[in-house]
Amino acid sequence: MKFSIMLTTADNPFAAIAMRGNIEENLRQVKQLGYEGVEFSFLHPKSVDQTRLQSVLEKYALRAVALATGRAWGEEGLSLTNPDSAIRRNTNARIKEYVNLATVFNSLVILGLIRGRIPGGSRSKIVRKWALEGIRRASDWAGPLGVRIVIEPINRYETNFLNTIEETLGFAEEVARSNVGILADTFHMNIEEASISDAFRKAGLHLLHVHVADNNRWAPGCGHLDFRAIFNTLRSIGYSDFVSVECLPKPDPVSCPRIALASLRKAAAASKRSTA
Ligand code: LER
Ligand code: MN
Repeated sequence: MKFSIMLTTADNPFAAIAMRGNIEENLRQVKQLGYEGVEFSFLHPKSVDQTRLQSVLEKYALRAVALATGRAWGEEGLSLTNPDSAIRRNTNARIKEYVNLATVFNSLVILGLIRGRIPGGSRSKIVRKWALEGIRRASDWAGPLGVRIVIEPINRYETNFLNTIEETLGFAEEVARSNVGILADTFHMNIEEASISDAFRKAGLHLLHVHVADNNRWAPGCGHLDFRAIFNTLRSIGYSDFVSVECLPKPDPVSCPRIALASLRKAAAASKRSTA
């Protein structure tokens, strides 16, 4: 198992990102702490200085595992299910920008809240169709560029569209593109899944990425999720890729990334022993 952590700029209003502020300084700290990779949450992928970022990543031998797209939804209201077709077009254009940046770092592109919400009643079918079309368009752009897209199930308090792994697998099957898979986030799973382990097993080979936070969205190890059991399950389905910390800066912003990595390493080592 390899561990990474989400980084963002100081102006991101989304609270569940522990490391924010100067990206280069945070990359230095991430390396010093012992992580092997990072994820980025940018609002405007086009304004990122790719060459400079690439050289800092190389300097610290860190992988940029994934790019999050949620800021485009949270701060600009872009969504694949907006009733306004111009907004849907702008959303697709922005997703293309994320995909283009992902080619530089060989990152996954995360489609989380940017998919939007589904209204109740007679419009729900057409809105779901818009989401399907939008994700197909994004994956058809990404495919030839060698970029994979991951759809993230998100808990009911943030969206009513794709809350569980099973629903998201069904939707990904409808999307029917070989470069589309699932991102599972333990915080959302703890709210939505009857069994976190069974849900991971259901995802199986479609699982391309994992976010971790404890049940309270604090650093792993600061709540009651059983990460050793989670790693046992991940091993049993052959998942050996990145597990990425996306949590509130709790118990405090400075110790959070350190506690997260220490807890994850401990749980991973214990799971290795129990499956040996
Ligand atoms: C994003 O990865 C996520 O987990 C969501 O909670 C965003 O709101
Ligand atoms: Mn997440």
